[in-house]
Amino acid sequence: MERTLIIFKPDAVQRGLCGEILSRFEKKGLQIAGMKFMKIPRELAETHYAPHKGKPFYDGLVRFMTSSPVVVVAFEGKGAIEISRKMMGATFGFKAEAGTIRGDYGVSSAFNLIHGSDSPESAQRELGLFFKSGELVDWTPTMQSWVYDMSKGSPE
Ligand code: D4T
Repeated sequence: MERTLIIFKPDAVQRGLCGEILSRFEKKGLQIAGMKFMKIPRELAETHYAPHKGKPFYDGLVRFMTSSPVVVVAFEGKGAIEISRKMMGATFGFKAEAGTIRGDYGVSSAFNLIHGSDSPESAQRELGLFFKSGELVDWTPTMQSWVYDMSKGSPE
């Protein structure tokens, strides 16, 4: 099982889309391993987006991410990182395919509703930034054996 760091960005929270977006992940079969509602401190936003430092959109991105509360979720599942990226859609809402979160709910480039880790390395780094050790919960949903074929002992 793999974990990924998802952020419902300030626009998603302000537009009342958290429930809808969370529901998509739950219905897909990804399970919540951790979740918090917070206003991201500037330093944390700068560290989180450090790989983009120096790019023309970096300052605006940090300002946006710290402007209003977000919901931070750790989702768990087999292939959770790639699945989440597909569900999010392309970076800009006006380019994202219909059926994806950005494609269905947004049109903006900067206000693109959701962040998701883009690799196992980013996921590990970002989960460590937003969750202290012990804050993520190991648990087995009762429906797991219907989300995955567990007959061989591992999820398929
Ligand atoms: P994140 O990192 O937020 O999950 O988005 P993506 O992985 O899809 O896209 P990204 O890292 O390339 O960009 C991070 C963040 O910056 C905003 N952005 C990006 C922007 O405002 N203008 C731009 O030209 C780009 C490339 C949107 C997402």
